[in-house]
Amino acid sequence: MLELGPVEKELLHETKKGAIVAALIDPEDFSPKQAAATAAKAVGVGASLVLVGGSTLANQGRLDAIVRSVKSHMESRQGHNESRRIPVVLFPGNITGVSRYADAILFSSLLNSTNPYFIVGAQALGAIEVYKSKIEAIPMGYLVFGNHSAASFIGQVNGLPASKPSLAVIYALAAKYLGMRTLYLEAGSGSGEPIPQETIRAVRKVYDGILIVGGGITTPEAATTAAKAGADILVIGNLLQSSGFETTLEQIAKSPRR
Ligand code: 1GP
Repeated sequence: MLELGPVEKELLHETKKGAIVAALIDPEDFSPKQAAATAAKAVGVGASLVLVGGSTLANQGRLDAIVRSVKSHMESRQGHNESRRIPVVLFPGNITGVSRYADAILFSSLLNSTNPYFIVGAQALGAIEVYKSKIEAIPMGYLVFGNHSAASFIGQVNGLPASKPSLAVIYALAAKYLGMRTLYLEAGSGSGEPIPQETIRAVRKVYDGILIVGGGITTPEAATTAAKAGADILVIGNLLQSSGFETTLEQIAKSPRR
């Protein structure tokens, strides 16, 4: 049995109080320096963890550099003016998404892929690196909605229809019975339509693990809707690339707690 590690325990503790925000850094979009500066700004306005990953990452060295840069910024921040420890967690899209410098990895299976490689093949190939480097693994089911995102295209997904919550529910139950302690409902980065509240609510009814929701959340209203429907972690990616994002992110991080 995979025991709960410190990062997962911390996330469980934090999300008991209500939804938290994760700042997602896609290594393809930032230099290590920019990544650290952006993560620091996000944390400064209320993000509770930093995720690092993306669908098309080819260079593991780049990932290492980004994770190290973000981590050292977080550690110096903790040393100076912050008591909160901000975990830097991998959100891998493939075997290139593993870095031994991270605090934990969302060890995920893309449950609605049509290709077994993304359900268990990449996981088997990446597992030995996770084992050797002793990164905390957090078991996660990953569900991708629609067929227009990079995650959907690269992951060869049979996209879940956003308007059919009952289909998301049966996958959520499968994730639960397979022992996955976290579940990620993905609308796709930059999606014009975040996961609908009826879908989040329906999944929340049957799934009691950590529920992560992301894709297209760019406003406090969208964040509030997802949080009220039952999301535990709201993932914010694209927004971090717009100048002056801090004001909006701060409001998002304050979205009403359930
Ligand atoms: C993508 O769900 C995340 O994997 C975040 O999406 O970039 O649209 O915020 P955005």
